[in-house]
Amino acid sequence: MHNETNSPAPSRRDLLIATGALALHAVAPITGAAQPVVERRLLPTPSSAPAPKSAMTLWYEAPAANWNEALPVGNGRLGAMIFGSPFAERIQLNEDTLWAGSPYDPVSPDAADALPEARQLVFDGQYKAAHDLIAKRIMARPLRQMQYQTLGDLHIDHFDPNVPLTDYRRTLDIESAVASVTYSHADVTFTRDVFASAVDQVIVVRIRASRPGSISLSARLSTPHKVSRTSIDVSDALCLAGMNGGSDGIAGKLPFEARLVVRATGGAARAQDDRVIVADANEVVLLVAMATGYKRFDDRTADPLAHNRATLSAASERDVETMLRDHVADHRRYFDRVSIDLGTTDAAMLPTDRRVRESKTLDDPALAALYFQFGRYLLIGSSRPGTQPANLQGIWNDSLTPPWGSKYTININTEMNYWPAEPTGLGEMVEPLVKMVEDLAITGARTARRMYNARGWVCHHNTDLWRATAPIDGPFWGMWPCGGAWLTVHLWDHYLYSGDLAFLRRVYPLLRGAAEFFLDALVEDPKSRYLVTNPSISPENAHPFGTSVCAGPTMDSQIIRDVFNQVIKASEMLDVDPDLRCEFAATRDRLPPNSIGAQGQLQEWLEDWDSKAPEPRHRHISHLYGLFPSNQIHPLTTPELADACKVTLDQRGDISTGWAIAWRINCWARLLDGDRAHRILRHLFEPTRTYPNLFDAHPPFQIDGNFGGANAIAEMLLQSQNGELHLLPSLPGAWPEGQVKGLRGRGGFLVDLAWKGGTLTEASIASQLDGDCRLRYGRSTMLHRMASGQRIRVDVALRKV
Ligand code: FUC
Repeated sequence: MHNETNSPAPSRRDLLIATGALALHAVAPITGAAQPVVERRLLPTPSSAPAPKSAMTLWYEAPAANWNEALPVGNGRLGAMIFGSPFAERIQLNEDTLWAGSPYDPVSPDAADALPEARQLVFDGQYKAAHDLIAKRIMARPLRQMQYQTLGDLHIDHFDPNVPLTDYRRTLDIESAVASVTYSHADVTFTRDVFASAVDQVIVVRIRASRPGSISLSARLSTPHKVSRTSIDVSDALCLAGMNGGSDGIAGKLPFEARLVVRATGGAARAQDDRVIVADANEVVLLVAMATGYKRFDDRTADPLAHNRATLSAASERDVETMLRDHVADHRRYFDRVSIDLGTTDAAMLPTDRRVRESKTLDDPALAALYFQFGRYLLIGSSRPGTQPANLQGIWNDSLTPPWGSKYTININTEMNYWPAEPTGLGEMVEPLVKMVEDLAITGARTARRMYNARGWVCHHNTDLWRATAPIDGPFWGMWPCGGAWLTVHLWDHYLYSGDLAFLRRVYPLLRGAAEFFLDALVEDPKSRYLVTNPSISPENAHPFGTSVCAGPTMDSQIIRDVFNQVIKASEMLDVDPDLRCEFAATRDRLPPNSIGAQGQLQEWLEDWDSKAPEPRHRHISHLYGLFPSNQIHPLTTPELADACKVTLDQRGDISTGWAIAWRINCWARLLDGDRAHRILRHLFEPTRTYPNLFDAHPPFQIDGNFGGANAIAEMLLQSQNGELHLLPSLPGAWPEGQVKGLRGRGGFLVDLAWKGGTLTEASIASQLDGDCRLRYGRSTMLHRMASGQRIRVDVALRKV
């Protein structure tokens, strides 16, 4: 058995504490759903216009043949997938509060009574009997949560498909967040631009033609939901109002509305029946507003019709040029914070789908840079202050019954969505997650009380729009009380990156509630005398005794240790709750330590069952939470445990689902093995794990791999978890020359790096807080005291010792 060092929980001023030798030199302060696609056969070959100039553009030579080829735009709340058909455009639409069902509380009324018996069975080694009892009496009612659902589609039909077209190109410029389709048809060049404006809260489609009077089309909205009303309002807007569906016995009671306005310049536009018809216009602008009755998890009384009316009447005051300019400026405000160059080869000239298709053999470092920035693009598009957090598909979903309900799976997936937020300069995008935790602290307090007779709050392995917190799906997957606790780690990390004390004060009750739950819910393991969770699981992995249900899996102790450590630190910073702080510390000290098993692996359970577990290559690597994203294990601080993590990673294998590959890459980056991380990163880009539109494939599409992959690239270039900024900790040989600007480190740092021949040539560090800055490059470390607003440059060639 090995005791690990508890992760340092730095305070505001001493986030970076120096202890190392000064081997770096010269610090100089300086200033400053599938559609039949008729077009394919009509496109002559080669048909497309030349490659776009910007490296930050996804581009294609043909319309999307299915949803995983369509291109996403989003403003955090509204999402659209653009297929790019010249004749029969389909733009699939989402609104982030359109989920099935209505407010509900799924806690089983039998749970509290059955809990003592379930615990005893687990401690007696009767795991299967415990599983069956939990299935019968403890699991949520209903057993499943509500699904995130599509709103429907915008259809735009034009032209005569019998006349061939040329010069087709479909693009998504992630720098400006505009998707475009261009082609020539009967000697006229058409351009269709689509964007999701956060400023104006509408999806905007702008259609232009090189010859006046050339645009004739018909536009309509459709939905798979129950439609209560299709109408045309006084301003000629097309209104589609309906009600969401029920699911698993929870009635659908959420009204929604989509509203379409079509503005034509020149020619004529008129609404007729269920569509708007435009004839011979010079330019056409379509605006789509969408809303639901959702106000909060327990309130669905908002008025979507009034919301859309107000949105469109405000937008009607604004011309499309202004809307576009404001949209691009708004997007770039976030996107431009980080730039990256990992080198480029001829592969970067190819259409994006070919780069993915041939990624196994192409030398294409620029694809990693594009993937990194695409991850940031997706976060800006699916999680903004005031919106719902990014779910399993971010915000993009064309189904009423998407895989896993496109919910919030919080035993890895939702957390992974937010991994890149802080390091890649998108800290604001964590706000929806913070809000969700605020909700869960309310619904989860009810669950803690009714299921466990415990203080604080709990959420198991999933939640949904209605913030359900009880265990779902079945004991094998759902009997896990640490999901909400894991989410709170993101709140603490937001503080570590920003040093924002007001934020810490706001979230402190959430951190405390998560910790208080475990004061009451942990029980003493009769054999070891450690305090453990029971019943629980090591997420979704079966142990050798016919189920996953167990007591005290390693991951739980690691998460709970972080939860106690962060609340202890926070209570010190805020000077509150001294007695409770002592209780937290005493309980923390009775958690089981990380252990190394007989095969030299990091042990997944309280006992060394690993070699007999039925799925040795299981996708989850839950016990490596302690290595990444946590920092309880690190090669520089706990080398034996770090070696044990390597053994586990080798046993589990490199290839898995998209998100599971992404987790492995982050782990290897933490283990300071850039080449191994890079090798696995290339698996993530293969067509089995990345769709033509660069969406991550579980398969099917699941957005966590996009975010986890983007973060892994950041982790290879900068880490900040040990009270120091570790520069190029895991730079792979495949990226010998490059630069990155704007990465963030804990302690309020902004970091720009450049390297050549695999060696760091320049580092520029800006500090947003007062305090010490400790830099590490290889084994060299250097300390510099920095004032808020100061920037330093390390400008002598640095040698890695
Ligand atoms: C977890 C994973 C699955 C999937 C689901 C949404 O349960 O084990 O692979 O990602 O979440």
